[in-house]
Amino acid sequence: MQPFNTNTQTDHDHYLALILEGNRAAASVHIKGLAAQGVSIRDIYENIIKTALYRVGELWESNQITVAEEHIATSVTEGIMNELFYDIVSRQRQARKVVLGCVETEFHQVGVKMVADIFEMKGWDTYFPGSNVPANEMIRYIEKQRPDMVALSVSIYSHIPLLEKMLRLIHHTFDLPVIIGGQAFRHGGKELAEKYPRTRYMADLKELETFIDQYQT
Ligand code: B12
Repeated sequence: MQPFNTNTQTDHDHYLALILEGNRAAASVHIKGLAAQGVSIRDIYENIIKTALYRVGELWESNQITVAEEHIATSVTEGIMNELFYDIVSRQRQARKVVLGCVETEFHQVGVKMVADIFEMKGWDTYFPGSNVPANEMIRYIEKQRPDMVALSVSIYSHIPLLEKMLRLIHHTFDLPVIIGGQAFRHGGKELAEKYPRTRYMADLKELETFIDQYQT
């Protein structure tokens, strides 16, 4: 794999312009072109897609784009991530499962889908029942899947108590490692992980990749 040697600034600006236009075909060609040049999926996710979507948030917050443009930028991105999926799944499976979720009332799911894709790249089977799954339903789902790990995402700071509710329920019911992440923690709350056994906060996909590579039961 070649190092990440593209012009990141230009690449995410270009991607941003295409997703705001809603030009899925061109945005898809752009991303696949980067992958074909040897840019890793992790770099595409972190440096192109995440950076562009964070910028979408700033433009939206300052009323420089409409809600519809923000929606289309996200849906084009999710479409492209779905297209990439087939090529990123590792053919070498690890016989390990992870159940991923957003806490209840949390609708931001792009970050946790990136997390799921990194697990798939590492040969884990991933199960993501979607955003905003009620905590009790998540517990039932974990019971059914019997995963090796649970990964939870939270984007809105005021949803951190809902994450805590979920952590309490999980640790009350199972003895499982849990990883937590999401941009809600940009405003604090990382120490939450220390209150629960086998629970760890991770900031980004690089940290996640290292963690999976070194993971032993
Ligand atoms: C798209 C979007 C939406 C979409 C989401 C659709 C979807 N399918 O996901 C919709 C329209 C639903 C939405 C709604 C809202 N949104 Co919004 N949204 C965004 C936007 C523009 C992009 C989100 C995104 O995909 N980011 C890119 C991903 C890749 O980044 P990420 O989630 O941080 O993930 C990375 C890491 O955090 C990490 N990670 C994430 N999860 C996990 C989990 C684990 C286990 C690990 C290890 C790592 C990890 O990995 C990723 C890669 O590094 C952001 C802007 C922004 N800054 O992100 C605002 C933003 C998140 N939204 C915001 C707000 C306020 C809202 C609303 C309250 C708006 C409203 N008034 O209705 C609602 C709340 C809805 C709800 N109840 O959840 C604010 C949050 C502010 C805050 N402090 O809490 C933001 C920051 C916009 C802003 N600048 O104000 N939103």
